[in-house]
Amino acid sequence: SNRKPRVFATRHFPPDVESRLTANFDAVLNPEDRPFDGPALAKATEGCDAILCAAGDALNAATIGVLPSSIRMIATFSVGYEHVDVGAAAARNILVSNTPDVLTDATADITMLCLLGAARRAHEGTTMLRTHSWVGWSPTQLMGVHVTGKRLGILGMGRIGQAVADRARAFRMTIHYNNRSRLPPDLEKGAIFHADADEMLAHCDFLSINAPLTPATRKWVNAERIARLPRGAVVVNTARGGVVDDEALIAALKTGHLAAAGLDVFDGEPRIHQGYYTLENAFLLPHMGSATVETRNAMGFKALDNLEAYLLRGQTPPDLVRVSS
Ligand code: 8YV
Repeated sequence: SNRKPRVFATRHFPPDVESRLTANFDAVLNPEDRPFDGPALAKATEGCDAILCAAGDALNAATIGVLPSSIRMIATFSVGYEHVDVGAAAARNILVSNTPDVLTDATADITMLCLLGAARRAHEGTTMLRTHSWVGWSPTQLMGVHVTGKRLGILGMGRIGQAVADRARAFRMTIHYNNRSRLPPDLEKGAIFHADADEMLAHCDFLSINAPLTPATRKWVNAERIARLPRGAVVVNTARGGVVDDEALIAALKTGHLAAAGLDVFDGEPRIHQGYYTLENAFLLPHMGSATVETRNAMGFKALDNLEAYLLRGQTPPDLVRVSS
């Protein structure tokens, strides 16, 4: 038949992305612009061929198990795909795609914002100014942690970790990293590889989390590991909140073992741990890493490239997510 494949979008996307979605597909746009639970999503996607989703939509095994049999593909508007049970999808012959590469630079940029904002006490500075509490400059006012020349440990040296390292080199930082495998010299660019991530921690004035959330990384930054960081270290997270044990991080920010934290992501967001709200030394952003006009358009177009490849041309989606071994 000539019927266009029907794609259910769980969110609203940038206008140019929605235009292409509606031009090429029979698009069903979720007017709620917020995630569905499993049964509601199953009902909403009746007769659909694919779901265009985003982080926060729980495409877990239970949800995938109740999706209509017409669903052939799940395209997530994100690089992270911990919210999609790829194994459960494969068991139902549902392909999964994500949006790597196009958000690498925006996320690395915001990692530096979090690093600098935390180290240089940006939250306290803006608060002082905007609450009219600035009574004048003083030699000891809002002294922060020096950044240039310090040691940065990167947990997860993939595309984003490497882009963070590139930026940190401009600050003459010494780069340490942990990754499943060591990078070849042309990508390592002199960064110091630590096969043992625990062992790396003692070498980090700054720790940046750039690893995906997996069973192995869940609450990886815990009390024990925070204790291994030098006193006065700064923790930065622009990956997934679940990699950090919030209780442990908040405790270390309170005792001063950690000087500061710069966080763009949180476990259970948007309902984040209440303890963060009252910490002066936490520089907090509401998951904005990829939020530039250019990047969000590119993410949407990439998700559409994948949907179009499979649903319109019967090709393998270029960013097919494979079941991890
Ligand atoms: C998005 C992200 O803001 O790509 C990811 O994994 O976390 C961010 O780019 C969000 O997840 C959109 O789904």
